[in-house]
Amino acid sequence: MRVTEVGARAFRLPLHRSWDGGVDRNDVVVVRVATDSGLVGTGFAWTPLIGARAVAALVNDDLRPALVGAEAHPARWDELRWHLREAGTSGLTLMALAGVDIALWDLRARAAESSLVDLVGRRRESAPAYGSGVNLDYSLPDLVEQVRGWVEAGHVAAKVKVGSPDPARDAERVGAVREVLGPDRLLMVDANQRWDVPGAVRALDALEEFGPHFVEEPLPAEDLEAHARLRERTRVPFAVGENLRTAAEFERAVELGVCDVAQPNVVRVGGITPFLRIAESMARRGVPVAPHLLPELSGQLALCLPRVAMVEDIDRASFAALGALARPSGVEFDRGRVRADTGHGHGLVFADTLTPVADASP
Ligand code: SMN
Ligand code: MG
Repeated sequence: MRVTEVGARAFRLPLHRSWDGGVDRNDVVVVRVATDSGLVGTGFAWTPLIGARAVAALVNDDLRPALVGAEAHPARWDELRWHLREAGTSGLTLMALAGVDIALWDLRARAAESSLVDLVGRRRESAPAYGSGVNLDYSLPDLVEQVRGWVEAGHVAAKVKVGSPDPARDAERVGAVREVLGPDRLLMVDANQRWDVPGAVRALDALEEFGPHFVEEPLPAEDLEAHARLRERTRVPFAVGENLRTAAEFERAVELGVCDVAQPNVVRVGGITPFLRIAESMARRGVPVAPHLLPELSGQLALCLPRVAMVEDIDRASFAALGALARPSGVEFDRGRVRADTGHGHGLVFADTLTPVADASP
């Protein structure tokens, strides 16, 4: 099966309610890879705000010539990464590689008349999920309401944001959430890199009484040495990885003792191929993996991982909730578990009515 055509287009998905930090949209780059077999694979990259058209250009201008005429197989990932090296080996280039890699996996699965989950290797019928929202700006009553909704939906674990300018506000909110959850459900907190080491120590001291299962991204993501210093000063476990990109970065985090749960984002690490390598590496080191965001694909990958933690069931951030899909993906979150019945491939069919990201050049 050889590649005959590759094309990428960036689309804008407005959010119904902005996220923390003024994020008012998600952009998705839909990648299509056509083959001489007649099969077409669909991949995608995703970004809350930055870079969608640049990613589409990397696919169209730079990956397309390396793909057309070649065997349609994700095993070429390292070669394609090498092909893009002069534009860097992280960030946007990995997002472009993800778009192509996901399309190539989709193609392999379709060619085998298999679901992606079965092609990758299903290890379980369902995986644990947790309720999550983007909610530092929610009022306390709104936050409590949101968490109540997760409990009613059957979730036994929930994650809320912390890192408010006033740490007393965080303690009040996390305390209120613990009350809604009761003593037995898991409560996680996510600081989205907002603290420095002294700030994190102060905040975590105040939050410890609520029994956080982990704190996510307590510090600037790249500063793993700072995480190691914080490690000395708190017992709360760390979840990191939504802003790490390479297996080497994840492995370094584990070596430093600062990665109790690894959270690779399948788009940010460059696609399913490197995601699975990271997952294998983490499993060898005894670290569970919680795939970050992108619930429709993360839910499928969680069914295949050697060591899975939980999948994020994030309010209003799935492709379905953002109106991006032409039909249901077959990935279902229910009673605190995720299952997938996608048909052939990954089951994500993007609507053909999406709004392209406009060219903003003068
Ligand atoms: C998060 C990151 C980016 C977009 C939405 C939410 C958050 C999470 O850090 O882990 O849920
Ligand atoms: Mg996070």
